[in-house]
Amino acid sequence: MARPKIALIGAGQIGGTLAHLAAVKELGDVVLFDITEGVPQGKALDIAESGPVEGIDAKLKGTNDYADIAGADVCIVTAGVPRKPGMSRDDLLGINLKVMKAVGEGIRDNAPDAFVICITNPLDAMVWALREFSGLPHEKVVGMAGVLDSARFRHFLSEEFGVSMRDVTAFVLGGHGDTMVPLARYSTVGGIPLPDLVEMGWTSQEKLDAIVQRTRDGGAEIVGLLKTGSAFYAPAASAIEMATAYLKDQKRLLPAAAWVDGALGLNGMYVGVPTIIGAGGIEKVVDIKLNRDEQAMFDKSVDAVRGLVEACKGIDSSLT
Ligand code: A3D
Repeated sequence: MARPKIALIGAGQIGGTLAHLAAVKELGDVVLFDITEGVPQGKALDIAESGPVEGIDAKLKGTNDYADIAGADVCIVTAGVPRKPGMSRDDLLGINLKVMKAVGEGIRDNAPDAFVICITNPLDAMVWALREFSGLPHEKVVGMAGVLDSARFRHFLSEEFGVSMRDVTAFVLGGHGDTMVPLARYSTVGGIPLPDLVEMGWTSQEKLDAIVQRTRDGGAEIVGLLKTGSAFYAPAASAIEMATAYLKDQKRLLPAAAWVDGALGLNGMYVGVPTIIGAGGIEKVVDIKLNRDEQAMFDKSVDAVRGLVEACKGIDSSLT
């Protein structure tokens, strides 16, 4: 059986890390695409040259030609610009919307059967635009943010409780922005929900609130430290987890920016929700019940995403 083909659209910080991870994990052959000449070719060759040392059986190719992504099983999109200190994700909207148009058309014309994972910010609006420009089925176009935001939450919680990150589960819902909704009630340490851990005296509500806020600010914390760009190791690892769930039909229950039509009281929009990812792409949106406070936070987040989608429509008249 032929190896799966993984096309990475954007060969910057995240794109290069994705290529390395996909190769080391032998997920398939990798095509790295970028508009900048030389960069995708150089990164692909560099990773390929690590193959003998790592023992990798995968082909890597760098390209500036969309024809090379033909027949890709998975496309992961990071094309565009990242934030600099002081910028919000929303500041990237105008420039990255134009990039989504070019990328969406490139995927539509060359890899229409792919499972497409968008990472470009502002995430929820860009995945919506990418789906519109590509015309692919909604269940095959998804945004990566929830896995990353939840991973950040899990990391901070594991430090607070002094336990392995593997024993911490966490759920972050809503848009990937300042209004994201870390759900304490659905987050656990060894299966014990966070509110119960507060009651048991293992942590305080104040500490938990601070961790929730640090999770919301997780992207900005890294931007502030790096100064020249945004996070790339954890975002790449998170998208690889989603790609693996699709390629191996794992039926993973992962938070993702998915098309929600019916669940959680929403009628047709992209936003971060719990999903099941398998060979069919987004096979299910899990319709979890929120309490009044959680619903209020989720509604605020949904409104913020709607605002960005409307802004996209104002910029590009072909979007309706
Ligand atoms: P960066 O290292 O700048 O890479 C972006 C690449 O896109 C560059 O190599 C560009 O040459 C390339 N590019 C620009 N325009 C096009 C085009 N039209 N076609 C193909 N390639 C193009 O950025 P990065 O890899 O650090 O980040 C990429 C994106 O991911 C940014 O928008 C970030 O804001 C976003 N991001 C999202 C998350 C989420 O959790 C959703 C996390 C971190 C970064």
